[in-house]
Order: sequence, then C-alpha cells, then structure tokens
Amino acid sequence: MNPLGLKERLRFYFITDDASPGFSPAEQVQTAVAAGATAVQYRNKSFSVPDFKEAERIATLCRTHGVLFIVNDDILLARALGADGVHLGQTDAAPFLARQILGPDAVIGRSVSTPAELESTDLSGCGYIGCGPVFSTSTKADAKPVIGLSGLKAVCDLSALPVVAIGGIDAARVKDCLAQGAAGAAVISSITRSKAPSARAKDFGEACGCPSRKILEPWHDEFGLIDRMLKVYGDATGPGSILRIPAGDDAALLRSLRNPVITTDAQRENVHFRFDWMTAEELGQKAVEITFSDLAASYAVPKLLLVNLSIPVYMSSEAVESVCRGIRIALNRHQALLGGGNVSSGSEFAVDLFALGEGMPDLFPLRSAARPQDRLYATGPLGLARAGLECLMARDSRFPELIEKFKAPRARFDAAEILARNRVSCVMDISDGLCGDAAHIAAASKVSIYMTPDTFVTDSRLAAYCREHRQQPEQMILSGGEDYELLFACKPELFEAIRADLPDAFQVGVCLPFEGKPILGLPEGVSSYQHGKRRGM
Ligand code: TZP
Ligand code: MG
Repeated sequence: MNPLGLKERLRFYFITDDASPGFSPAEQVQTAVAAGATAVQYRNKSFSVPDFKEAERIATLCRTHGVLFIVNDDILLARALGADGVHLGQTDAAPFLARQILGPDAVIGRSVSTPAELESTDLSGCGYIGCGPVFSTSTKADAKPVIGLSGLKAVCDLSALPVVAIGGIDAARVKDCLAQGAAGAAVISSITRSKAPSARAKDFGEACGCPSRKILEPWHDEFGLIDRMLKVYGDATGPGSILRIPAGDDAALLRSLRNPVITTDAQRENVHFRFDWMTAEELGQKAVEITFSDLAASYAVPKLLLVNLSIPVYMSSEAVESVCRGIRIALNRHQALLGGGNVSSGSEFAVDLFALGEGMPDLFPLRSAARPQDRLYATGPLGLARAGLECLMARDSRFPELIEKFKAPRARFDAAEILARNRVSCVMDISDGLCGDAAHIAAASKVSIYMTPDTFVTDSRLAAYCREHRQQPEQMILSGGEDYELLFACKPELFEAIRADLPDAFQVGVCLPFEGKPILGLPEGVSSYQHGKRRGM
C-alpha cells in the first residue's frame, strides 16, 4: 500500500537489533514504523525456528503499513516470510540465487564499503547498496574500517544504484549522509539502545523527512464487518425495493423481478491490482463498476449486489472499511442495494461480486447476434486503461488521466441506453481487450471479423503516451483491456443514427460471412489478456 518508488522507500531504513535485552525486535519495529520508517530489515544473526513467529509478526506489521520488509542474509527465510527482498553481504549468496528464489519483483540489497569493492562486487539484479560503516559502530563486531562521509560520497558518486548509508548514524548525522548523495540512512543502536527509543526514532524520522504514522489495527472481526456493511443501507425494503426481507438472516428474500439478469466478476490482489497502485476505496468502486459493466452490456438495470471478501491478516481494519466504503459509493451511484456478504481470511485480498439486474422485456443483447456485413464498433476510446496500468507498473505519474482510466472505470449504462433505444442486438463489454473480446463475438456469431485499424480513433492522451514510449497506438487499442467500453455490431446505416448520440463511438472492424480464423487484419504480435497466460504482472 505504498505509492513510493524504491529510492524513496530506502529513506528511513530501520534494522532490528538482536542484542537489545528487554526490547524485542517486534517492539523495535513497531516503534520505528510509528516514527515513519520506510524500510525494515529483519537482522537476527542467531535466528532459530522459535523466532519464526515473531519474524512473521514483523513481516505483517510492515505489510499493513506499506513498509518495505527486507530479511538480512537468509534468502530462504525471506521467501518463507513473503518478504519484499533480502540484503546480502559480501560473503553471502550471489544475487542471482536470490532472484531465482524470490522472483522477479524482489528487492535485493548488497553491502559495499568502498569504490574498489563496488567495482568488484556482483550487483546483477540488485536494487540498492548498503554502504558503511560511515561512522564507528559497536553494533557489528566484524564491521569493516570506518569510511567516513568522504568514503560514502565516493561510493554514492560511482554507484548507479541508490545507496543506504549505515554505521553509527543517529538523527544528527542523517543530514550529512543524505548530503553525500545517499538515498537513505540505516539505523540500529541509536534507536534500539537508547533510553528513549520512541523519541530517538521520532528524531530519526524527522531528520529523514518521513512523517510519523498511526499504528493500524490488523483486520480481525468477521461478523462486525458484514453487519456494519449491511447496516449502512438501513431499511431498504420499501415498496419499490427489490428486497422484501434484507440480508441479516441466512439469506435475503426478494420481491419478484421481471427479466432477472445475473452476473459475477472479481478483483484479486496481484492479479488485477496492487494496493500500491490504488486506494482501497478506489478498489471497492472499481470492483462494483466492472461487475455492473456486464449488466450494462446486457441492457439491465442494476438492482442488487452480493459481495464475498477474502482478507489477509496484514490488511488493516481501516483498509477493509475503505473497500466497503468504495462499494457503497458505487452502489449509491447506481441506486442498487447490497443483498448480503461474506468474509473469510485469505493469503491475499480478493473480492468476488455477484450482481442481479432487471433486463428489458423484449431485448437481451447477445454475442451471437452479429451478422455478415454488420460492422463492429466501440462506444468510446480504447487502450487508455492499459497505458494507465503500464504507468502504474513503471511508477510514471506523467499521465494521470490514463491512470485514472485504469483505476476508475465506469459501467457505460449511458451508452447502453442509446444502443438499446436503437435496438442493437449484439453487445458485450470490453474487459480483456478489443481483439480477444471481438473474437468472442466472431465465434458466437459464426463470422470472421476483419479489424480495421485505419478507422480507429486514438485518444490524444494515449497518442502522447505512445509517442513517449515508442509504442503503436493501434496495438494498445487492439490488445489493451479494462476500458469497459461496449463493443457492438450493427449495420453502418444504424451506426450513423447512433453516432449522433454517441459521438466518441468509432468503427473497429467488419463482419465477414465465413468462419475460420475469427480475427483477421491484426498486426504482428497483437493479442488480448488471458488469465492463465502470464503477461504484464
Ligand atoms: N553493517 C555495517 S555497520 C552495521 C551493519 C549491520 C551496524 C549498524 O548499526 P548502528 O548501531 O546503526 O551503528
Ligand atoms: Mg550478511
């Protein structure tokens, strides 16, 4: 849940002290995290199995607060704790082993104390270096000779990686270390062995320019959460409501609904999103919008939502409540009700949603309703959400509108209403990417679709992004998913009438009267996102 890049996350780098009687590593970490630590290294030179539980508590505390969690020396312990990375000394394992064991996203740090050592050290795949001892220290028995501020500067000047200064650093010395070009300062004893650790940690945080934080309670109350979620809606059982008896018993009792339409979708951490990309509230809203997008594509009015949350131990109550607040905001936007919920614990956050809507009495759009000579159209710009996702992955904040498109899609009920009014009978929402979703229409309708990139409309913000990143806009439009525009097929004459009300709609393809290869006219290398195929994240 941390929007900062690695360099910023190294600023206040706290290392646990395994020889501070009466001040346990877990208490130390809580003190440092409260004082604004941005990274924590679990360093326990005499680690044995009984320490594992405490190490787990530390890992959880860091994750709850978005603090980078690194394990010293031990790659397998880092893996077992689900740490963000490992710190390797000169005599520890080589970085490539850590990369193999911890995976592509792991942060690998390495100790280097002089320019000569920097030149001769294998830093392949490393994200930062720890450099010291800058000042004399009694915390590390086998510490190398003191390098001083000039030694730190020499390494900072030469290093392409961010440098964390270490050794004998207290709050008063932080400024000097940063002035030599260090990204951050590491600290053990000036906090852990002081008489007033909280005050010293606070001084250290202030010297680093890191704001202190409130320690968040990890989430723990299953029943309370569901009750609170349902209570927010009060009594929603009035005469026009779909709920006759609201959730609160084992199930809710509904009033009968004409043409009920039902659908489901999900958002999973590290599959669909990461908490360092978006707030919990944004996630809650997005989860509802993408589920309701299926109702929009079915010409149905959303009525009811069921929500199933899977919540990991590291998630704070505040974050869970924020997801629920986001769900509520989106439900209110569409005047739909919560019909019930369920909560369980899980290793990563996930929300599964089930939505019920009221369809039209005489028209249910189908993927199988495209006819030869129909053309295929999109209701609005495509490729923006994919570009926004790439910005988030690269921590590039220069294209906020693209990022917004990824984080805050809106179900296109407005466009659906116009298509329904014009009796368009072949519609689906574009969630996985234009060419993959168009292939569903081709297969169901027993036609082939010839894509027509020359009729694509490129949004100006996407064009700017593609210019910057030397990418082809057509590729993004064809393969980027999650725009949640609607894809529809109809005769060109009908489209002319529709376009008056939907000025952003544009042609993407033509339906041809034969089956075979469902999508034709694709540039080399274009495909849509498919779950189960690893790409992107
Ligand atoms: N590596 C170089 S110096 C050092 C380590 C682990 C100890 C830093 O501890 P302190 O107490 O902040 O000097
Ligand atoms: Mg080591």
